[in-house]
Amino acid sequence: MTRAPPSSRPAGHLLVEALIAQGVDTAFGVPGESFLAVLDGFHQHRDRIRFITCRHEGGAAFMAEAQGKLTGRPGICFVTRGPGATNASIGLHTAFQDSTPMVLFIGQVASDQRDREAFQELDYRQVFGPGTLGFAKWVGEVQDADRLPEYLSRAFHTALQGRPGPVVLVLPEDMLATPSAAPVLPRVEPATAWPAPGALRDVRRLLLTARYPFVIAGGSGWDGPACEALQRFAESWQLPVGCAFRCQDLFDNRHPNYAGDVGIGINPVLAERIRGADLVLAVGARLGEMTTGGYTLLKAPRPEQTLIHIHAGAEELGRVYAADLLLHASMQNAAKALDALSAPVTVPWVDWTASVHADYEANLVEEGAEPLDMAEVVKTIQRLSPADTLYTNGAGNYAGWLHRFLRYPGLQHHGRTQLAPTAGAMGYGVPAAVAAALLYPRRTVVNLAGDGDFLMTGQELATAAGHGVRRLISVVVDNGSYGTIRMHQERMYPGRVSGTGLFNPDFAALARAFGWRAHTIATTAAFEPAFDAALRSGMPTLLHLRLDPDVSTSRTTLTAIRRGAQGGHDDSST
Ligand SMILES: Cc1ncc(C[n+]2csc(CCOP(=O)(O)OP(=O)(O)O)c2C)c(N)n1
Repeated sequence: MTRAPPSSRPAGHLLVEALIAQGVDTAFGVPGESFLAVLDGFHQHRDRIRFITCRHEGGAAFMAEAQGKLTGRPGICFVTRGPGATNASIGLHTAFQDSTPMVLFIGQVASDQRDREAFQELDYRQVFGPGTLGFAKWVGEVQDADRLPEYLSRAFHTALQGRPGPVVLVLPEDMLATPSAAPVLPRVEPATAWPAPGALRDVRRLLLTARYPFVIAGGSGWDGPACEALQRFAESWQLPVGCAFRCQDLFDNRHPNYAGDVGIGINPVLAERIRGADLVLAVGARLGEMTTGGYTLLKAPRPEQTLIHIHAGAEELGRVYAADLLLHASMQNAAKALDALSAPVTVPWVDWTASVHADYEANLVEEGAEPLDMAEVVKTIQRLSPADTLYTNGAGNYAGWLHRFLRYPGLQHHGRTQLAPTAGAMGYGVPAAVAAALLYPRRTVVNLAGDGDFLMTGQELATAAGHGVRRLISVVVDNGSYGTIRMHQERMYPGRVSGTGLFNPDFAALARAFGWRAHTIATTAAFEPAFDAALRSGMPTLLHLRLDPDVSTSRTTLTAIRRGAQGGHDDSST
């Protein structure tokens, strides 16, 4: 059957049609005069795709990043030139570090104005290009309207293949207005790498030499079946599994083989266990600074443990660590292959796996703080929320209570339930929560934010209210400071507080001004009824928690840290 060629339409419309062909139904952005033809395309096809107008490009880019994390397909963000693009850069950097597929479209000055430093002109290949690795896997500029489908297809392939990540497509204003009759290209299905059979035999051989093996699951590119396969592999080999920094939903935290999160503020007992392991099998984790405790749990570049590293990006293998065995494979393929690896009848590390899990369970118990116990707050949130609730956070010590006390189910149960930046970007949690609530309106979304963190992107409360978001609760932990930095300050310069105090608004009044419900809470007892009412309200709700500024982490106080730094005794650690 021959398809009728499409009639000519502006390239801006062609771009929207091409996105629809990729299965995109939601895009995030802030408008600019540089891409009016695309906005007109969204209007033209408004019954099939929506453009979510945000209040800051940083918020829009975070939303697209969250969309990429949630769906496994590239998140879509549109911004205008210079100021829009630079505002969006935080989302790009986050997508890069988090290995999240995403396409950032940037309106560009008209071709006949290029290189004059025209209004808001930037050269995005220089700004975000591979020369400054850490922003984009590829930056393309579309000069010819008829080649737009080719560029978009390459953008999707590049974002999804190998180590997933962000791509930038630059769209000159005049190109977008040019008519084109080019057909759109089919939906991109990424090509994936498989582990070689010989390498799998080597995995088996190395595992059989171990006494204290440990598995770290991390990175992106996972799905339900892959997580299920990983769990079966862990069960048949009776291996303990820890989740890399902010990848805690990759392995069911309630499973008897679960060891805990291998990230910032790691359980010190778990850190010792990993140091003492004789084999580490890292599946999908990049083994970055946060997951390796600053390259100490696994000594760089040559770990003391036998190291097997499996990653989807060839360039990640051997980047830091000289491993004993490298496998280049996507997570789906790696998990399937591991699942098929026949286990011996008995393994010598059964007690080790049980005690690693017992350490994790013991770490869920804490002393209890007055008047507001954050551990109890997190436990209450999970107890009252539906099982498929999505949790989001940004950066700050407050997130440590989520990392330690929330028990994320594996992806095989409810898909992704954790949206959190491994890049450590403050301001991520609110827009990620808004994106999640827009994409999954039937699910409950809970955001935990610090007071510093929240106000970096709090304006996106308007985006949520404006788009009728209902099941979203933002819990703001107000300690009147950039607490994480204050903690480091007390360690390095005890008692010399500088640049870390915050003047805060009345967060509840602020939220109400955006059309949200809101409540201020100062005690543990007041939290449960307020959270329960928020869940039942069917309205977006902000819960403002007042936390004693001296409470630094789930393990220590500023007073203890200062005393330790001044030569006294502080036996706590974060
Ligand atoms: C965008 C961005 N700016 C600065 C930092 C450095 N930083 C990390 S944590 C932090 C303080 C976070 O404060 P808050 O949100 O109030 O949480 P708390 O640490 O007090 O729990 C800062 C400034 C960062 N990670 N991201």
